[in-house]
Amino acid sequence: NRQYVVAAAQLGPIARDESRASTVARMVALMRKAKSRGAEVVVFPELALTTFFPRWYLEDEAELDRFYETAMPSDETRPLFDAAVELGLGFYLGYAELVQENGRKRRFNTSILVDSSGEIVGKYRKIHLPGHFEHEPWRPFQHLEKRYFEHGDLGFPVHEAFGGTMGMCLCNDRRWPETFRVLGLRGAEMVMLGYNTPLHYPLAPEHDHLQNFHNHLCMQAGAYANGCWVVAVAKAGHEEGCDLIGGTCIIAPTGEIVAQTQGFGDELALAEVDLDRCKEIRENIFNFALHREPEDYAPICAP
Ligand code: CDT
Repeated sequence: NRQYVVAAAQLGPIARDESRASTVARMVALMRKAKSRGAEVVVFPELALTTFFPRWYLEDEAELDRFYETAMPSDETRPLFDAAVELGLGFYLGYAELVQENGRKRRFNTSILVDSSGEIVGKYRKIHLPGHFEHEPWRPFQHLEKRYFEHGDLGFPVHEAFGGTMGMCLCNDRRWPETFRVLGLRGAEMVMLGYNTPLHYPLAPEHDHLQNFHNHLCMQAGAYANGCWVVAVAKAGHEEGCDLIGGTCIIAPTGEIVAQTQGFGDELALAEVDLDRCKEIRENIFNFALHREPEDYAPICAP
């Protein structure tokens, strides 16, 4: 089936001390609501299971580790997988991943695709990690993704699922045209992504009023220039003293926003997605085989 309803499942703020059980219950409630409104796929935000912890400089490793998942599913996250099976829903989930490899801890900002039989059918580890490595006390809040995560080591894979070719990315990746182009070259028909975007950007506060504009600008351009659907989901609202933008949306391959949330809490935006509409763009203005000129694009791939 290449035509179905997709639900973008925005989450409102998650408190630092909110339990996984509580967050997962909020998410399962959104899955049930999405199902009742006809959805077959639900997309959750980046780091959907916890507060956006890179805003704090955490010196205590045990305290940091509490924000990561060491198993997926775990006892705490299994209700999401059970709900997928019960409701016949697939989902995208962003979370902090902690794995032990060769006796050392590796940390990634990760997303997975889970199908309606509860199987993990795709995994992505965030490539464009924003922010900084060191504690910078002058900032009103930190953005320590470069400290808390390694560069993703899986590239930008695509996955056959949900009736077509699916791609994933996470938050800052959406600002980079290369993300969408690599996924587009691999045939992605729908790109799912979650984000946590502070309204205030301490390095250029004069751009704060452009945060919502830039959010949609880069994703609408990515959808259009690659002829794919984009489902983009915020963790929104006033979270632990930091305002996060909303603007969760579903974008058609023409670049048009076809559904959008209105507020900053737990909320669904739904749209009927027809994967065959990718052809409107991919067989015309962005017919890669006919019009792309890669021999003139060398600097894009130079380090
Ligand atoms: N989570 C994430 O990637 N957020 C970034 C904030 C950029 S400012 C440090 C984003 O691109 O929205």
